[in-house]
Amino acid sequence: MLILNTRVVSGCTKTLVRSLNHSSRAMAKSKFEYVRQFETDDTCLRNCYIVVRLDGRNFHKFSEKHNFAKPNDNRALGLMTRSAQSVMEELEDVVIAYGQSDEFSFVFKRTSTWFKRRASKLMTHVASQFSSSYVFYWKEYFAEQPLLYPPGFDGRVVLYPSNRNLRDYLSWRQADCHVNNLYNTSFWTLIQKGGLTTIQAEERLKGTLAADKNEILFSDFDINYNNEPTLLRKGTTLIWEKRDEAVTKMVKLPNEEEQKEVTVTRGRKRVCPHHCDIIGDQFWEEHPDILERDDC
Ligand SMILES: Nc1nc2c(ncn2[C@@H]2O[C@H](COP(=O)(O)OP(=O)(O)OP(=O)(O)O)[C@@H](O)[C@H]2O)c(=O)[nH]1
Ligand SMILES: [Mg+2]
Repeated sequence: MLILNTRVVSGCTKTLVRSLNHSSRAMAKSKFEYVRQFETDDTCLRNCYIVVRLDGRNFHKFSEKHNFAKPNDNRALGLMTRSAQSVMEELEDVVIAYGQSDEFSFVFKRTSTWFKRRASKLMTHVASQFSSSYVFYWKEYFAEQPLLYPPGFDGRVVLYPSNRNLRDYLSWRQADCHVNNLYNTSFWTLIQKGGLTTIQAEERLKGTLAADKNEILFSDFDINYNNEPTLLRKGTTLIWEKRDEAVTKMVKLPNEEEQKEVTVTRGRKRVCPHHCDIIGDQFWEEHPDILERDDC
């Protein structure tokens, strides 16, 4: 018998066979092996950016139960960003991520071959790494507020074949951030500062355009929406950046007996947050390495 080792991974038995010839390998297959043929091929099309978007499950209730500040809770936004950072650091090939509210989008580089570009593998790794990080880092952000039940995140995969399509996707998410945040800021200001009920605030905002909401905030509450924090108006964009870091190490100098502690500066790639406009060209011109050429 040439079967040397059997291990169980993710609930399915994987048999490791060393140096089996073809006929004995055929014999080693069980009659159940055919069920593999039911698995669908979910390889993502080559040359496309692979976007995985996660979204908090029923966060309307989750935010209420955990006393999130209204309309924006900086602890919650910080924890989302920390979890997204963990995804970028632990998984491969994510070149940019964008998040707002209870959602985060992760963009895999278009030439990525990670997990043979299998959509289910990529999506589940992103979702599980993000969810476990959200729970793992909870206490760092919500010191006094206990986590009352396990949060969940749904995920989807979308492919974008061109740089224009990818940029439009990210612009869409940032425009959504703007629309929601302007509405939520106006809505909660009317309630918290204006003393309106939720129904009255809803009525007041019915049919209003962006300019009307800006005017309500400015005229009635002396709030210039453009001065609200960029974190809330623009969301969070995470990218890899090279930063100089001071590292101390022990070195033995020529003509000296003992080792000496020396501080050297090293360029290291880190995931860095930005809260800026990503709809216009400026961000992309300042970070030309994020996108790959369209003619790959
Ligand atoms: N108070 C507060 N609520 C937030 C914050 N961020 C997200 N939320 C809540 O999370 C919801 C996110 O919207 P959705 O994703 O559309 O709604 P959901 O309840 O998560 O529903 P599904 O995603 O369909 O499961 C918002 O409507 C808010 O109720 C925050 O910083 N403060
Ligand atoms: Mg949600």
